[in-house]
Amino acid sequence: MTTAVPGIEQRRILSTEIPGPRSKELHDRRVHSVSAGLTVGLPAYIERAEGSILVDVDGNHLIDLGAGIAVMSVGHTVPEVTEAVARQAMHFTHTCFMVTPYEQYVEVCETLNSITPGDYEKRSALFNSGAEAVENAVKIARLATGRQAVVVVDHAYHGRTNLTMALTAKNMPYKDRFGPFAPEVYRVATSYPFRDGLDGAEAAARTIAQIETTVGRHNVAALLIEPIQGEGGFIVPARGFLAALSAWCTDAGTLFIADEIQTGFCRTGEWFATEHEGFVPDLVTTAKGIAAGLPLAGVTGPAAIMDAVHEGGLGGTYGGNPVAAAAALAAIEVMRRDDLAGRARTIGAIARTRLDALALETPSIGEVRGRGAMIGIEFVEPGTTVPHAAAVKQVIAACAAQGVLVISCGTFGNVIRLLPPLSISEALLDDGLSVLESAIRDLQA
Ligand code: PLZ
Repeated sequence: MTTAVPGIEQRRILSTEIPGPRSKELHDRRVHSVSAGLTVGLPAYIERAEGSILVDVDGNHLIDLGAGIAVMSVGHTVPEVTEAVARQAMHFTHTCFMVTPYEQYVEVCETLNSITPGDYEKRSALFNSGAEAVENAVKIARLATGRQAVVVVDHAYHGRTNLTMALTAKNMPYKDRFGPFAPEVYRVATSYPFRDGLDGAEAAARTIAQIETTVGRHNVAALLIEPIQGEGGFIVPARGFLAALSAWCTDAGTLFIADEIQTGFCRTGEWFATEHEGFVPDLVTTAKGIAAGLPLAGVTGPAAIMDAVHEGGLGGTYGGNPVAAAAALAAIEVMRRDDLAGRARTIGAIARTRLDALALETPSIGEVRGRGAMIGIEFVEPGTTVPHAAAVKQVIAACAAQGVLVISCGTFGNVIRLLPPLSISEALLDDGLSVLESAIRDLQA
């Protein structure tokens, strides 16, 4: 079998303005056919992709520094994944695992059980999206503890379904006028060193005090938290914050759910971001990078917790679909073979060296932070900590015009996040960073 998309030159090429005429035509069709409720970052319509290059319908080659929001960690159209998907599609595409099972589902669960943190007997269950995984983790935690309250933190993002909207912090655009939201969700402070100035122990003490006084320790089924906050602004908590919360959870009989949907699968330089923090979460939710773009998500945890659920209590028509499962097995094998965790650390080192230097001479950069290939640049009004969202918009537009795709995040919309495919070549990374640097320098001009 041959590669589906052969030979895309791994180089930035500008053939037209971006978006070009063909993309503009498609955008016009979109406006008349797709709900206005979906926005688009860069309206260049993609026709093909390979590695870290997206080719649009006008023939522009864009450097992808967003990887479809941390999904394409292995790179686009990697032959091993493409072939696994094609092969599986020719064998069978669906039975529903609850009706008649298949090996690929079991093998993904075995793999998740072995690579997630924690050296004990585990079980997993598979779903379609990150939000669905989070919903199910909450269901499992409530059943296993016999408690109802779920504690989440400021700047959290966990999805767009009804329960996960309640778990997500930011109103606009995720929640506005979409309520009422699910009950028994409580929000407490997080650790955001750039803005709160607290060390890990201080931030944890504040968070724990809030939980104990406003919720009550015996009521909390789960504390749900992203080890590095994604949509909320690529916020790396102060060292010790997460471990202290985990210790509190153990003491309180509460489950610590690590939402590793954005941070997982080598993105931060380890298989999972909690591994940097010296503790083991109780439940882990995964999605995004797991299956190179096919919809798949998982919940993994100790056998005693995961098996506490009554027969038939978990499921769904498509969860763990065989094609998505085949893609996951191939993608995870590529991560292992090519040491993509190591690649993530190298990408982080290269990018941080350049961006840290740039920050020193750029008063509108408040902070550069992150781990591995999950890097955020927080913009502020020069000389203050006032969020500067306009700077982010300007830099992203300037990068797009030059064929470099970068995306933003942050409760205040003032963070640029870099999430390149972990397989990106150093030449493409350098070129992408050069374009980004000059766009940032132009802010001052
Ligand atoms: N948990 C930590 O990052 C998805 C959202 C994009 P789904 N983040 C991208 C958007 O604007 O909808 C995410 C996440 C974390 C859960 C989710 C939800 O994953 O697969 O989008 O449902």
